Amino acid sequence: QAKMQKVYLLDYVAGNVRSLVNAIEKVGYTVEWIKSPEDVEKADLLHLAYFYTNEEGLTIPFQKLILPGVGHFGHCMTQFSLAGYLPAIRKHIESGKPFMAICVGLQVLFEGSSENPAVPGLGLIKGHLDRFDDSSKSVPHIGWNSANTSDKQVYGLRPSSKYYYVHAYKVPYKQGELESQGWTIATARYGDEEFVGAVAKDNILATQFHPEKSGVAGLRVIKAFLDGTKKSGAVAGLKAVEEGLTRRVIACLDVRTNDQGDLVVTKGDQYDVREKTAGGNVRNLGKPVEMARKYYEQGADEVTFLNITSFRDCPLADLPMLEILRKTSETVFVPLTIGGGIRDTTDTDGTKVSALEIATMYFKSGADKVSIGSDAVIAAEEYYANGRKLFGNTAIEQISGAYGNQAVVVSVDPKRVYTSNVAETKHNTVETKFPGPNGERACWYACTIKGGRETRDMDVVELVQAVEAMGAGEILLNCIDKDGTNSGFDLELIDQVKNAVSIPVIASSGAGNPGHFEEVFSKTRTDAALGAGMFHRGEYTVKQVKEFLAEKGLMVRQFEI
Ligand code: 1PR
Repeated sequence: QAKMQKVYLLDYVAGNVRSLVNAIEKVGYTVEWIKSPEDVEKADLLHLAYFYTNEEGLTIPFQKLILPGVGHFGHCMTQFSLAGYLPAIRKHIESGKPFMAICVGLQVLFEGSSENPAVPGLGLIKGHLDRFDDSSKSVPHIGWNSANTSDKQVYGLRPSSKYYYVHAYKVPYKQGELESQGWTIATARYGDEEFVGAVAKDNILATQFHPEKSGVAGLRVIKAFLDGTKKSGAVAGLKAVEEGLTRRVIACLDVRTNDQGDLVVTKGDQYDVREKTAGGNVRNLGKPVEMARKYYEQGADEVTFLNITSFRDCPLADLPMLEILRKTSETVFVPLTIGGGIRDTTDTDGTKVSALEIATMYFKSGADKVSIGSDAVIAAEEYYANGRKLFGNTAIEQISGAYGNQAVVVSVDPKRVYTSNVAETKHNTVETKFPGPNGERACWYACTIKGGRETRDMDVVELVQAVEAMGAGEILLNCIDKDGTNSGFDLELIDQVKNAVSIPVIASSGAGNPGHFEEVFSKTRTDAALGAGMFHRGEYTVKQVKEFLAEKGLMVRQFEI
């Protein structure tokens, strides 16, 4: 069997293709980059094309075509037609050659989307996309959900597995409608909306989820497509899981250079990462790449790296973080977020480097999302100073414009400010069950920058609403008072933020045991919860947290082998 086929992949800059390459290699195919300028130029417009080398050494396009699709519907379609690629794609599909489309790639196969009503889709499948209803749930839909084919065998898809989705627009599922056109459908449910998770017919497979980010379950789908084993998947004895979005558990690694000059995973108490003993060295809890892999294998749904001293050095000189991402993305097939130092800056040689360029370097190295901290606070201050007008020039707007909202996380580092008289402050306050040092019964959460070193006159509600308006896709909600305390999440803070935005929120800071995860999921509407210290110190594994949540009746994804 000619299974070790070489797949040529054009080197283009449009999101995280590295993960797809890594996934393809992981399932036994080799990938090589084509770097000739004309090809790169074409590929940039096409977004992605696979090229095969035949026996005579000729590069032949479109033997097996994978269309990952990045950004949004209109952008994707416009680029295709501008480049004159639509006929080529159609021809490829009509000739019966294997074709796979991922995420926006699936969406453009339909007739149109309310995301860009003026731009028609390829129309290969009848139907239109609309936006998820955000009145009672977070949009975008981010996380692990089903792709349930019931008893049908489709390219390795299993009703017992969960897959990673990230999108705001979906194809609503109406039973029988697509089936009557010959399509086999895998369904998923978000809140009360049932939508299409994957479709397959003849030579076509399209997934709304990202198989390259869906752990072992997703690798199985990519392998089945490349191997051409259409009828694979369902396994006797494996029970279908309940439909719906699972509770997301995230492992976070704070990374910095220690006093010996090595990049280490560290962990602070209320952001102080130095040992309390004489000498006060930076706490060294292990090696970033190894630890990320360990958490992936324990079932972490995502891994986040925060480069916590980035604001001191120049990001471009910060190549070790890029290397950490490259290495991690070879073995970790769940979403990777990287934070720290993402802002417009000047390199050591005086060249100006934009936040977008820095983010691009991270995406090319295997990151799926970037997380912006300090710079988001400064941008939000300007947003209010300008009467809530947007000029398109902030890092958040630029990066979300190029890579989509889902690629931009804003990391918030708030600190409690107590007050006994809420009328005295202009800020958004909460009534607290945990009074301040002078018995104050209310507090507001002040935003900080530079890892908590500087407190600003902006509250967390103002910040999250501003960054949502700029196009952030998710909030990583830390809490300096709670960080490293093992005393549980700050539920009052999480409630306040959840009520202020409709984008997903990740609760962070304070997790000390599995019960804290259960508490935050059952008492707040948080979309995900993140832990650091308790995992690093080996007190609990991610697996234990998930098993505990499952015992308590909360839906989680278990790691598959
Ligand atoms: O401002 O864009 O350069 O980003 C810097 C990033 O680094 C921000 O995301 C900021 O949160 C982070 N950061 C800066 N200094 C520190 C520090 O600890 N000294 N770490 C820091 C933030 C907090 C969480 C932690 C949770 C859970 N770390 O990520 O993992 O609090 O901890 P726990 O479960 O042990 O309680 P920019």
